[in-house]
Amino acid sequence: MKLDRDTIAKLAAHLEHCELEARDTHKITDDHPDMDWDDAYAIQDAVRQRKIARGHRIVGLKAGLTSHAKMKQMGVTAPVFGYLADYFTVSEGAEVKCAELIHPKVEPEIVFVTKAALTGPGCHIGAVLAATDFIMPGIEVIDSRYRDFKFDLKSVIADNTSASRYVVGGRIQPPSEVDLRTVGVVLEKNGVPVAFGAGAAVLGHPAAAVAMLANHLGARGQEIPAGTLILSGGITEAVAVAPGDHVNLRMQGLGSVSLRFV
Ligand code: OOG
Ligand code: MG
Repeated sequence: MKLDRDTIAKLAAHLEHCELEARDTHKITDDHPDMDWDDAYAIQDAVRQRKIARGHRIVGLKAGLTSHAKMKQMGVTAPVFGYLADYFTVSEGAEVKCAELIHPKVEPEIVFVTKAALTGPGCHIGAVLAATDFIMPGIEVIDSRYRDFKFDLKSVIADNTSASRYVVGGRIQPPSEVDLRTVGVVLEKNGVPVAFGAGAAVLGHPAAAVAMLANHLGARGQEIPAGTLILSGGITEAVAVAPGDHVNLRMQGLGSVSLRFV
């Protein structure tokens, strides 16, 4: 750790204010160029504690930057991990208020729900599939608090990996019913297909993203508990949205899920 506790608390407050007030900021590594990975996750954890202290619940976890399309779009090279708070949840077909967000984008994701705990190090795809209760389609709405969506890995980790809203829905299936590598996704905006992909875009197999998350937590003495909802990461590039847009995700054999932006 390079940052002291006061600095971590101050940066967490700053990033959370930006989130709650929908205003952007320059990236925090501009002022703290030698902060390390532990500092970045400590800031993310401090933001999480602020939410819990206000009575919010953590309702899921996420992996991000798990596909080459996303890494290329954002100019970074490694996956990152974050969490979902209760108020990020949007019901199927419901409205997302753009006024509450800075510059939202949507991305198609395969969502896992676990029925057994997953523990690292050494967690692998087989362990993830054995511990998965079901999978379903989800759309993540990301909204980096950084100006023009430009960041480096440490800044985006501190900013809870741009997490802001998500919707899950469609049809649920046990993982044995779906080939998670070849499952196809089509993301439509206002009825027009705008992004396409297959599950293998995420680290060769989306369960690998969940295994990485378990190993990441294992290195910190934590695990993925049973009953956890996990976004495994955008399969395609993220697509910008604006008020009036309708977004629909079709996932092969898993139905569809949609959102409206107002
Ligand atoms: C970081 C979050 C990426 C994903 O699924 O790749 C992410 C960002 O691109 O702002 O959630
Ligand atoms: Mg995502």
